[in-house]
Amino acid sequence: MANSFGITVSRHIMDSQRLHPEATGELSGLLSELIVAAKTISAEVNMAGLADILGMSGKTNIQGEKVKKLDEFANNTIKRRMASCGYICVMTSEEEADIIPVADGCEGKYTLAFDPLDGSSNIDVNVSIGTIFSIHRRKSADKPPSQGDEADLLQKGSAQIAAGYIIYGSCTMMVFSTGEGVHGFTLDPSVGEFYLSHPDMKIPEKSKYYSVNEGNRRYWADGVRSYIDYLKEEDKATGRPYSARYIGSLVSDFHRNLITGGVFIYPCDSKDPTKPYGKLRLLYEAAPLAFIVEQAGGRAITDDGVRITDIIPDSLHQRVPLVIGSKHDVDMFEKFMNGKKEKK
Ligand code: AHM
Ligand code: MG
Repeated sequence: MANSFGITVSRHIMDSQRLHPEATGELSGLLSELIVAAKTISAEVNMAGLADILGMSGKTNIQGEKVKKLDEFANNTIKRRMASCGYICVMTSEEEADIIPVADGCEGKYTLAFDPLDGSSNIDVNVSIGTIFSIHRRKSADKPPSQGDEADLLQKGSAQIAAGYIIYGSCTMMVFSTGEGVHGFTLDPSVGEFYLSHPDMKIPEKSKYYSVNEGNRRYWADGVRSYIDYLKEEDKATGRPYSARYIGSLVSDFHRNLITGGVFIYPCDSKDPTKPYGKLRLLYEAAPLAFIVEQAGGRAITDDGVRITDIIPDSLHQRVPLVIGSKHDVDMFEKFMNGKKEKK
């Protein structure tokens, strides 16, 4: 880490683009604009307790959830900055029903999907929250600049050009991948720069932590219940029992598991018949984090074993069951769901 200290995120992005002579600098420009938005949100999150921005905005979002003021601030910050940055042709946000057009004359070749403030139910209690983003090249990148459409956004996760998140915690960190490993940057608030602090992040292959909302146990499939019971059994040889770690803020749970190892599960459940696929959204949460975890050596699947990054979205706000984290632990989950538990 000491060798990397002092490398700013902008320099890191430019250095990696230099390895690609065909690069036009547009992706670097896009990421730089997102970083400015992230710094703006970070400053507001840090001031939230003082700036009368906690609490509800009085609105309800597309998911039927009450919108917090900070959610709205984060959404507007990203939307406004990115609409005129000149690098994207269309956006979609977890907070908005429809696609978000860009400013006329600013159409670029990329698309952006984002969750402006994930885990926002935790805002008022000072728990870490985050922004998640996903970037694709538009489907018809060769046509003259024009507004993108929904089809440009409904692409599978494996086609992402870049994905990442910014976590607003005890410090602000940005973790992202452009398909060449995962790198983490920590914001030095005194100079307003992100510095490379976690180069080439790898998730431990096997962990001792699981993250799941056990309050939903009665609504799970038998295989999910058996797997969690298995993790709680005592067996020193396989490092069990595992410990439970659940913040209820996906970016935070994911970030911890990326560093320490762990498996996060939000499975299908029968709690609400209108939401049979759990709670998390494919475009804004599952696919970008799946891209990151795969780049870090882990796995991300649905609870019936489909690779998250292979799913072709059928709608902007599609929900998907998610099992994500250390490879061994996701493999083991899959065996339970297939009824093929190994007795060891
Ligand atoms: P949000 O995008 O509205 O904040 O909702 C997603 C959040 C995730 O951060 C977290 O993993 C999950 O909801 C927690 O859900 P639950 O409270 O059902 O455990
Ligand atoms: Mg979210």
